[in-house]
Amino acid sequence: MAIKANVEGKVEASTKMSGAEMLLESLKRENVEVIFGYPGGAVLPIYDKIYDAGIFHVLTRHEQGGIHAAEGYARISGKPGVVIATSGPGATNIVTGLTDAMIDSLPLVVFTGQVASSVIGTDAFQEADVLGITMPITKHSYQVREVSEIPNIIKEAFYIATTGRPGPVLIDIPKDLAIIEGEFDYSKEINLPGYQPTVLPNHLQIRKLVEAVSHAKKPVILAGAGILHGNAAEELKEYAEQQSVPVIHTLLGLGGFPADHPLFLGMAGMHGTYTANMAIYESDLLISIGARFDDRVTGNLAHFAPNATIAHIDIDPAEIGKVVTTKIPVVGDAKEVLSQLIHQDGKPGDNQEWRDKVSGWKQEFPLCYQASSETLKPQKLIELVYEYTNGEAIVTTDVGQHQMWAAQYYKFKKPNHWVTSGGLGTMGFGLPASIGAQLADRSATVVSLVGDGGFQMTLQELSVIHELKLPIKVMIVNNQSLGMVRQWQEIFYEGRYSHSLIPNQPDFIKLAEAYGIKAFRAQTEEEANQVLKEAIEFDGPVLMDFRVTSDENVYPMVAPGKGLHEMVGVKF
Ligand SMILES: Cc1ncc(C[n+]2csc(CCOP(=O)(O)OP(=O)(O)O)c2C)c(N)n1
Repeated sequence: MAIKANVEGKVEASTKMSGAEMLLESLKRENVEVIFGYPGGAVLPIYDKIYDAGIFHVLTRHEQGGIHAAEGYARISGKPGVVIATSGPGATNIVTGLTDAMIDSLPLVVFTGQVASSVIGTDAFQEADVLGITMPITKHSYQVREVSEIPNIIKEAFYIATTGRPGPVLIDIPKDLAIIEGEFDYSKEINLPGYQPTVLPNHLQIRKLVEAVSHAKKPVILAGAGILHGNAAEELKEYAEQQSVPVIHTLLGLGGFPADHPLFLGMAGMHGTYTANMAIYESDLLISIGARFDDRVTGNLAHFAPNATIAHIDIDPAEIGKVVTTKIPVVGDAKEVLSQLIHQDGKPGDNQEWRDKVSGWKQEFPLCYQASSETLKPQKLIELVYEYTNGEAIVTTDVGQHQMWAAQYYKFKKPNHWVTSGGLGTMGFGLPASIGAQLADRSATVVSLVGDGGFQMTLQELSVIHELKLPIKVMIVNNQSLGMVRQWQEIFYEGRYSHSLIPNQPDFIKLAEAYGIKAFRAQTEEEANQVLKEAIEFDGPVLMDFRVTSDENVYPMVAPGKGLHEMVGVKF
């Protein structure tokens, strides 16, 4: 049966189809809008059906680009990103993206081609043990053994990827099973007795937390990406205001609470604000919501919130007690837990003195840097980007100094405007992620802030931006170095800059033009103003090479092994 007929007409509850047709029909049943993929031998039967299936497929120029684009799409749309890669090298090229999505809890459904069933295990051409390789970096994985299993496997994969703590699910399809026919049946109920995510919290734990808040003199909320995955930003605001509790974000949580809110204290951790880090250090009750106490957030654990009772709200029970001892564990969905907390009888604690204290810190110790209008300071650049985009852009980044400056100086006001690689810290993430983000929200202004190092890892995706005419504003924060490495070498390795300075660069303007993309360069504040004005107004993709000062460091900084209260570079 031709796939077109299946899609346009009514599909019978049980119909004969090839494995590849089943795959595409299942994706349609799951309302998939876009597939990010790259063809090859083992997935040729699938690509032959994609040819006229009427489903939007984006051919990224590298499988890593495809999976990061899918992550960007998932982060902004809230829907799972779908990826197809061929067997062997296609599959191994997505390993970084799977790890990234796993640690940052992004829902993906990833298909890999596999050699034919009859030669699995014989070191056949382009065979790789994809299930073995990806077992620890997927939430779940399948290898199809029977063609008729395909619909049910796909249905389960979407369910598992998006429920509980989201994550990537991989489906490995041997080539023969994409070709042979079987009965298509999408009507089976999902039945996974061993997988029952806890959404509703335990009432007793909720009461304990209500009690703790009413007695706390120095409470803080540490809000992570769970707020965004759980669509709980409104509830967080309502709860924080109701209980007058200051809010701190992790890197990945940014945007979950408005940065301009009087109760917001900034980002915590290695490059967090003085106020956020000191508030954690001095707090007597720390309520973590959808955050996992990454070491970049906690600093030296011996000094982490030493006087606080820790309450930990998380949908993943494995996170609770993993890093810090938790007195009040609450397993559940962030939105549900916060809604229940909002509706409890519990009077807010008497914490006015505490709020005055943290407000005082905010006034006294704002983020700061040494300004210089003759050059272009990277921090100033981010402030300008904020200004020219009215703080409304979706911002994607790579990893390094520019990522930290973006987190510090782009004051996210709303959820789902920040796409960054947090847990894995993947250079090369920003550019492809911006493609997925723009496809998820066609009307948004999407800014891709990338390092000159990270950009050179996935720049081939400029081709996709040009081909799809995506009006992404690519901004290279060009410090002619692997800036974050250079910073650590300056501070901890006596300035021995071993392989971190990269003045030998391509002409990024010509490079962009070779891809058919308009490009500008700026090296002073004045030039940056002109370039940003023109670029943001231009209705199409633009690449900007911002030559920022190359010896700038990200501050404040908590050195490795130090406690959050031992930040340096708080004031100049
Ligand atoms: C794939 C990958 N390789 C290496 C690193 C280690 N690393 C972290 S930050 C950094 C420097 C990044 O340089 P650049 O992209 O120019 O950004 P900058 O720090 O200068 O803003 C490196 C090499 C990494 N995070 N990811």
